This record gives sequence, structure tokens and C-alpha cells, in this order.
Amino acid sequence: MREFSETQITRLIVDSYHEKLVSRIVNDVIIVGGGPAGLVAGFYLAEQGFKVALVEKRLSPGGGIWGGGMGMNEVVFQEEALPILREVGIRAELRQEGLYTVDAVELAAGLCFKAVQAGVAILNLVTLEDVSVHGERITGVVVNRTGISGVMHVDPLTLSAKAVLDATGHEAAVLQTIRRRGFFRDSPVAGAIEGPMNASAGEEVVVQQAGEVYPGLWLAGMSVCSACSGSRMGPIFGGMLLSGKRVAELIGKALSETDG
Ligand code: 48F
Repeated sequence: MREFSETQITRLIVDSYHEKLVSRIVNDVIIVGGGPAGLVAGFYLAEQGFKVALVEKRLSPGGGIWGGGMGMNEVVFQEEALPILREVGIRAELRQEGLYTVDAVELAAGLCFKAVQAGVAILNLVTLEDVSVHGERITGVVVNRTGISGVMHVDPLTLSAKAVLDATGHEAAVLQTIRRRGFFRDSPVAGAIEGPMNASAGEEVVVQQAGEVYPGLWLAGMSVCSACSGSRMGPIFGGMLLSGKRVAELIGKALSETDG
């Protein structure tokens, strides 16, 4: 093998990360949260040609996929989501009429791989702290390094986008930043909280109600339930993928209309 120095490695990492970060200061779409909904939304938006950044506070994107149910790393899918699984090359096994199981590691790794290859820039170890608002529109996200956020008083940085997607799951972290300030005072969103387990009902809601909740702020996946008191659903993931795909179509349409 050819000889190289440690400082060459350092320089290559600093330069290439810097290029990635600079290219995503201004975006078409910023997705907050790299669970199933965020990764699928990113994949379809990038496939449509949009510039997409995804910020994920943890080291590994994949969100709630990895642990399956109670740490048993298998997840369940309804047949309606099979076309998405096929499109991204993830295998599903038919177990009962209309219900399939998928290896959770294959699902998480496969969705990450496809999103990045489609052009999504994933910035992991980056935590959303706040949003930027101009006029009455969300115009970007205020982020910090996960190891710094909430630990040290170090100011964050801002990344901008025409659309911000809250895909932070149960936390609904982006929604909460504006809800606690009273942005939804006259709306049912103000007092909504995620409902208790009802798997079938929850799966419907995350797909049907995915969309724009405030100008510039979109919801997909479990965060939808925090805005409309939808039920939680546990380790069945068809709704998450379908919700991500639906919001990608809606955002794509909205951006194409505004860009003329
Ligand atoms: O929780 P998560 O997987 O959300 P989802 O895509 O899927 C929900 C399911 O996993 C499960 C379920 C299935 O039926 O009910 O709960 O809606 O992924 C959310 C991601 O957002 C990240 C978090 O680490 C996770 O990877 N996240 C949460 N808060 C922040 C964040 C934040 N403040 N900044 C950045 N990332």
C-alpha cells in the first residue's frame, strides 16, 4: 500500500465535510429526523431533483427502526407499503394475509443508503434547537452539535430551506418550538397530544394528515400524531414509509408551484 500521513486523513475529512456543509447552508428542503418517515421523504424529494439536507441528532440515522418491537429487531409491514420497499430494494416476507415482516437492520441500513445515494446530505450528530421565522413563515432550522446542545452555552448556526419537514417522531421537536410560543393559539394543534396505542387508526392518520401545519413547516411520520392527537402504533412501519412518500409529493408540488 502507498504511504500516507495522518494529517492527509485529517485534511481530507475536514475538506470534504466542509464542502458537504457549505452545500447545504441554503436548501430546498431540510428534514429534521432520520427515522423511516424522514429517510423516505428525503429519498423521494432528492429523486425529484430537490436539494435536501437531513439533520439527525444521533450518531446513527434510522430512528425507531433498529430495535423492532421490544428489542426484537423485526418490523411489520402492510402490503400497501410493498411498492416502496421494492423500489428501495428491501426484502419483505409474507407471514399472514396482508402482513409482512422485514429485518429491522436491513430496513434501517437500506433506507439510509438509498437516501444518501439519491442525493440527501445527512448531517448526523446535529440537533435541532430552534427554527428561524421571517414574516409568518418558517424559513430554516437552528442547529447545534449534539454533544454541545443543552450541555454548554455555545451559540447554534442556521440552515435555510423553502420547506422544513419535522420527522422527529414522538418528540415532534420542530413543531414544539413554535407551539410553545403560541403560534397555534386558535387552532386544535395548540392542545393536541399523541393518543394511546391503536395501531390501525394511527397508521391511517400518519398518511392522511401528513402535510403543512404552518407556512413552511411540514409533518410526516409519528410527529403528525402530535399535531392531531393521532394514535401511536408500535412496530408496524407501512404508515411511516407511506407518510414520508406522501409528504415528499406534497412538498414537491408546493415547491414546483412557487418556483413557477
Ligand atoms: O422516531 P423516529 O423513527 O420517527 P418516525 O420516522 O417513525 C416512528 C417510528 O420509529 C415508531 C413508530 C412506528 O410505527 O411509532 O416510533 O416518525 O425517528 C425520529 C428521528 O428524529 C431524531 C431521532 O433521533 C430519530 O432518529 N430526532 C428527534 N429529535 C431531534 C432529532 C432533534 N431535536 N434534532 C435532530 N433529530
